Amino acid sequence: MTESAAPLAYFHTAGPAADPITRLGWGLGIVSIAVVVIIAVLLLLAIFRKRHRSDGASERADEHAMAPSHKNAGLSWIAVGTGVSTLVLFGCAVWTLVTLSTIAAPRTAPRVVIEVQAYQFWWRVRYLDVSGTVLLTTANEIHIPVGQPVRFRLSSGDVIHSFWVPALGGKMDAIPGQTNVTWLQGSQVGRYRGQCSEYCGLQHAHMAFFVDVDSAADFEHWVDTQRRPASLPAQQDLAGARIFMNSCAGCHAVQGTEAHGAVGPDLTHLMTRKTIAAGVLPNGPSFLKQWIASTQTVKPGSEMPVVRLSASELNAIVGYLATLR
Ligand code: HEC
Ligand SMILES: [Cu+2]
Repeated sequence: MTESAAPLAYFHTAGPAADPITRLGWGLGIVSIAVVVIIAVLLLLAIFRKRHRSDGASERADEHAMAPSHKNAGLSWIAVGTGVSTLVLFGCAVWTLVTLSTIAAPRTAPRVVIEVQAYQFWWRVRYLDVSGTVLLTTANEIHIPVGQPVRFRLSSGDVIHSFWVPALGGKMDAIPGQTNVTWLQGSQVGRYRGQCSEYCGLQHAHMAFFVDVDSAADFEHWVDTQRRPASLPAQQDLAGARIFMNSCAGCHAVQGTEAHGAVGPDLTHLMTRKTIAAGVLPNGPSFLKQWIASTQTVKPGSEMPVVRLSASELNAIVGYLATLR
């Protein structure tokens, strides 16, 4: 089972932007079930009572028995029923509003700011400093420090997508020409799956991403690694690097080289990612070969074309990609 096949966690949330939603979801669910059960029981009681009474009584007496009157307390049933429903519904509305305002903004201002641009069918991820300068660029796998709110600035490079990590927070649309701002926070170290949740085309279902909640030290180490340019290829990888520059660099960037393409994911530290193609395949030399040789079979409709390469060219390119750590 690849990680992308792991289920999205709806019931086990792990952060202050998600936990209140889970509690509200359970609460409203339980209230709704209670309402259905109570009404069903009352309805059954009423049916049962009517059958019982009509045994001996005349039809006319029966009609009168149905009408509410002060004498048989029918009116107070209506008053009690309406009163209780109003109170419960009012309580639910207040709880919903309180939840919305709790998750609207984090308690402390986020220090980590991440810009996510959605594309058919992957996510470009950029970390910004306070002045808005890009610190590093990656794709599909987002690292955040545990216990800290993180600001997300969402936009789209083509159609409307939606950014959703159920275990960490509610969803937010990524819309072309507009920046939507949200936040997430992870309270437990771990890997949480996200998913595009607005139908965006053929491979919409294969537009996953991951949020890795790291310890503070791991996060800092990760940021340091990602900010470094790619190391120069060794002698045996020079041929692969050259083929890459000719066939792939128009769409892919590798920092520190002449590859500056911006159509596809930045590959500078490709090998630090656990999956490729937005969670479609695990990462590793054999999967990279499979992806490059048969992109349109692995992910039909993907924006990456099949690039014609001989077997030795493919081996050389994958040899070079494997050095991008
Ligand atoms: C026309 C532009 C284009 C060309 C040319 C191209 N790619 Fe891509 N590539 C993309 C796009 C777009 C994606 C994202 C596809 C997706 O996940 O839906 C991608 C994804 C990838 C990925 C997965 C990255 C990740 O982190 O998920 C790898 C690896 C890759 N390409 C390698 C290559 C190699 C090697 C070549 C040259 C043989 C190449 N690409 C040529 C556009 C291109
Ligand atoms: Cu989508």
